[in-house]
Amino acid sequence: MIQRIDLRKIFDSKGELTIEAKITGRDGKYAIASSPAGTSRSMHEAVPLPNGSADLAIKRFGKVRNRFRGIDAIEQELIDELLYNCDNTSNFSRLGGAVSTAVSIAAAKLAAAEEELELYEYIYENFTKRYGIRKSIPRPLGNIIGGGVHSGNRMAIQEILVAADAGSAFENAMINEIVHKEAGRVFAENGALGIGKNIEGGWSTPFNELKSLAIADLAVERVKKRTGRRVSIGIDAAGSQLYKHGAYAYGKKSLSAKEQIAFIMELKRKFGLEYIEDPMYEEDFEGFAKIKSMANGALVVGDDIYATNTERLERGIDASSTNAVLIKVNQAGTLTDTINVVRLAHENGIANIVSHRSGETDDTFIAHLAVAFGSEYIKCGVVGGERVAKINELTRIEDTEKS
Ligand code: 2PG
Ligand code: MG
Repeated sequence: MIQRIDLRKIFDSKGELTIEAKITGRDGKYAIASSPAGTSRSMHEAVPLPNGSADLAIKRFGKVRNRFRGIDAIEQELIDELLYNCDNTSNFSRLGGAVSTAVSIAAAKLAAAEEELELYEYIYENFTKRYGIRKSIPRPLGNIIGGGVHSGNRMAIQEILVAADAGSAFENAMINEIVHKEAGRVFAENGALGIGKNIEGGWSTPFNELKSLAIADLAVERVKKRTGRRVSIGIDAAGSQLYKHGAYAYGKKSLSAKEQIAFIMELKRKFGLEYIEDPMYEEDFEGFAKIKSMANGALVVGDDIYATNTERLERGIDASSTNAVLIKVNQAGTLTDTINVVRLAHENGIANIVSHRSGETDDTFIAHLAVAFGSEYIKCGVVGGERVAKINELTRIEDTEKS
């Protein structure tokens, strides 16, 4: 039974304000959760904070918080529906998606604690198993090189990612770390000395897409040789961020949709990309479908195009736009909506990938969701305390599941 909900302002990894929720039950037990925040956001995702203000979000929630008193924390759907009713808009623009996300996840954590279950077990047993989803330990996927709006450098696409396939999550994470370090060395060998990292811990490259991918590729090849393990390489083009005035902008150069498709396919061919996220801008369902039809087994992943929204994913399924969907709770705004997207994906043979945001907190709930959702990957970066926290939590879960 929810006794009270208290919200606080906390900092995310970018130093911006976000929301933390504490839900206390009748017996004094409590759970805390916080919302991450995106930088390259979809037009279709929940508005994080009303007028961008954490104070206003807390003030507004203060007026409705008593409506949650007395509800059993296990009533996730009821709580999430009430969040919608209290907000009374289609995109959480009154309360803020950061508030709804923090409250929704905190409720699940409290219910899990009441049931003496780990969060992933609680979500799996109560919400995802019944749809035929199988819990599993996902492979960590992380960006080693950054560009786009995460970095403000010469690479227009947002992320170059790697994912090792070495057996356990721990070994996979370890190899991702080694590749990240090796990429740093290859940058130095190419005259890029002392380069920094971007907001997600990827190297902020001074080079364009082709040269940066060549560096990632060389780092991957060396690590593969050294460890004998398989490592996949991928990109998040963040197509919506590239898209300006009807074309895709690469510095001064700009590409038509057709040329963008050809460019992405050229990158795929040259570097054997196995993961292609948001190659096109978020309204081009057909462009995504063209890439998927040529992807030859690679995952074509929808992030901004779907914004963790069932109606958008349905459109993507009808248009055969992708074979994978990125899952971010704060795009949807509630855990229930997020689970509905995962269920729809599962029923249509679409892989799901639970993802961090560029602005992260110390909350590790995505590690639990990824396991309970049977995610193909957990996209959570490679280095940086707020990213590694998720990886460490995942390996903790892995150890629990083994024992
Ligand atoms: C993305 C995410 C995470 P942001 O585009 O996939 O890498 O970035 O949180 O800025 O939307
Ligand atoms: Mg993305």
